[in-house]
Amino acid sequence: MKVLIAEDDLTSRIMLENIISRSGFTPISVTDGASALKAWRQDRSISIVVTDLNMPFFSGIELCATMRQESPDRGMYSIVVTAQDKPGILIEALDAGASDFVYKPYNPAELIARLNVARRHMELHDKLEVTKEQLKHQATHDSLTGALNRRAIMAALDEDISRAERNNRHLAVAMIDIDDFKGINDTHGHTAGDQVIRYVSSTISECIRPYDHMGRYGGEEFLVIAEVESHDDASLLFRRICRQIADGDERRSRRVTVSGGVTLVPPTARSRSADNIINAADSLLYQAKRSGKNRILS
Ligand code: GH3
Ligand code: MG
Ligand code: MG
Ligand code: MG
Ligand code: MG
Repeated sequence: MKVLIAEDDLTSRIMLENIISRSGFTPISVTDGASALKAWRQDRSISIVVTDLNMPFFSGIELCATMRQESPDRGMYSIVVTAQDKPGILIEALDAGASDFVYKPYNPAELIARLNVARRHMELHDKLEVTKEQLKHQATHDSLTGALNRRAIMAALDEDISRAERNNRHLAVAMIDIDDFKGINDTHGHTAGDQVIRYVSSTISECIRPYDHMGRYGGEEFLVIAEVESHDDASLLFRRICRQIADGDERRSRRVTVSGGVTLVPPTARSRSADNIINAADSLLYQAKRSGKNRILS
């Protein structure tokens, strides 16, 4: 764990460096508040700051306040160390955003104990960040396939519609449904069915570009959103996906096919609603099923 030291006085700085590295941290030293802020902005892995109060240009209190204001969500722990005994200075520092305050001269053991509090604080913070990320992922992704879930793909659709309008791009939106899937489940069991859903999901995502989106819209239905140049471009892309699923995996004993309906959303189709687009794709999907399956209609 890195500790940023901001201290203009050489002797104090060397003493802090010693204590901090003996406590198992990696010290990074600067000699004024402005340099401390720069280091803090540049290195996201710095989370603990030990700062002097009176320094040229920019005080320790200003430093703590600026760090809090700039990145209120970034995990940080700041300890102000000072010989200044102006009444109320401790309250001023803590109110401005400092996490802790130590008067000089200090007992090194006390500073080490306070640094250990900072470490515990940051370790807990990091753990909570990981949990938060995991929860966010779980809330937006489908656990079987890892694709976006229905809510997330619908949110992506709204965003993609607005962006395509702004950038004057065509959007292709496809509803893709596995053919005779009920039969796969009934004949080979749910586990085999799940594998087929995973296979279709991963094949679709291999066929689209990183900035396109796809998600599991329902049980064996996928919604795909791709930026395209034209209607031909869109039907080419989705025919390729359809063919890739049918031919793709030679190790598969059973052939899996899909049908799909593709709506092209031209940039002129201002404020077409997501529901409207999905309904159009859905009715083309229905026609694809009616006309023999294993095909894409657009
Ligand atoms: P069509 O060719 O017309 O699409 O017919 P189908 O049999 O694929 O369509 P249908 O909608 O009748 O069947 C979908 C089935 O998908 C019904 C449901 O039990 C099954 N299913 C939904 N979610 C899952 C899942 O997560 N795993 C498995 N194994 N089956 C699922
Ligand atoms: Mg000073
Ligand atoms: Mg000082
Ligand atoms: Mg189906
Ligand atoms: Mg279906």
